[in-house]
Amino acid sequence: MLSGIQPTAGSFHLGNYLGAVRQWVALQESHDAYYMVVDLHAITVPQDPAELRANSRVAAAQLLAAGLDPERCTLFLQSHVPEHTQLSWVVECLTGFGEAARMTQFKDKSAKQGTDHTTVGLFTYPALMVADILIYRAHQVPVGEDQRQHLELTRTIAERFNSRFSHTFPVPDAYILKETAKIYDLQDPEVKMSKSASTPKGIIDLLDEPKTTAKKIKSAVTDTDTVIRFDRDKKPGISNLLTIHSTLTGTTVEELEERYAGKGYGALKTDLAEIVTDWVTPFRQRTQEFLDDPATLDTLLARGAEKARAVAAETLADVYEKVGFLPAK
Ligand code: AQP
Repeated sequence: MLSGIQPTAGSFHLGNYLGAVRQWVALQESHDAYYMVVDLHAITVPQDPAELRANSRVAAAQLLAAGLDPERCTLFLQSHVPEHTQLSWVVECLTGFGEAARMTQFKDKSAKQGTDHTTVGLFTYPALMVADILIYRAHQVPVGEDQRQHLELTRTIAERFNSRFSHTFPVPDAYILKETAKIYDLQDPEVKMSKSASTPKGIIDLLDEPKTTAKKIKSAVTDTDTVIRFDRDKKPGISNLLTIHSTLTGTTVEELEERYAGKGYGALKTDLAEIVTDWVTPFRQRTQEFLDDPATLDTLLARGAEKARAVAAETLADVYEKVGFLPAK
């Protein structure tokens, strides 16, 4: 099991948590799990070095606060394991130009940035992601729906490598929970909640002040109807709020529809604001506690990297031998 999260923007948002991190926490109990802060992926767009350093710690602290336990999983920073980039070069040499150019995230982000500001790194980023997964010979990758296409590329490259050089990699599956695969923007419930959203009002940042969180939920865009019913096409805003409520409380959507029958949207929003703030308040506190002790945090990450490197180095040696590199004496 392998997954990663970017340290950009400091705070994770509720989409990151419900779509990915929540599953990571559950899966560490049953799987040999590798989770990382993908700081290498964070420099495909211009970054401030001091901010990146700070945000990498903030990201690791949030993962611990969310419930990752370094005794149950391997938690590390991607840049601490150089084998990722070494394998990535091999992956790049097995990936067609057209295959990389078809990646939706590349197309969207490069269209926004324009050719002059789009880096080669943004183009080859999926190859690094393939390497991130294959280096641990992962079988499953818990992610949100937006990552499905990168997973498809990973499967293609794993099969290609296996058939060209002999069986080396399992062909990994995306582990995507249908209900939370895509959490939507509160202001524009047709698009996914995203760090690069047009307005911060649409994103629930986990490190926001609880008051801000409550305000954002109460001003979420809904519809002109009054019935609280799950209908993704006709009622995207209400459906999104029901999904968040249901996931955080463990109540089914059907039960919620019954509970709110005859009540207005205000009742649902008020309750949800309380549920989310009750969740984020201790989360923020735990994150801060980890950040208050950076030495311990750094030691934890160093230990994680050491464990990860032991596995990654073995895979890389196998791959180098299979592609025909002469071993260094
Ligand atoms: N809205 C979402 N719903 C469900 N899952 C989501 N993920 C992201 N947004 C949602 C999942 O979170 C994990 C970590 O994602 P990432 O570090 O790659 O973050 P991201 O995709 O860069 O997040 P953003 O906010 O969408 O950033 P931009 O705007 O830069 O693209 C992944 O498993 C992802 O699927």
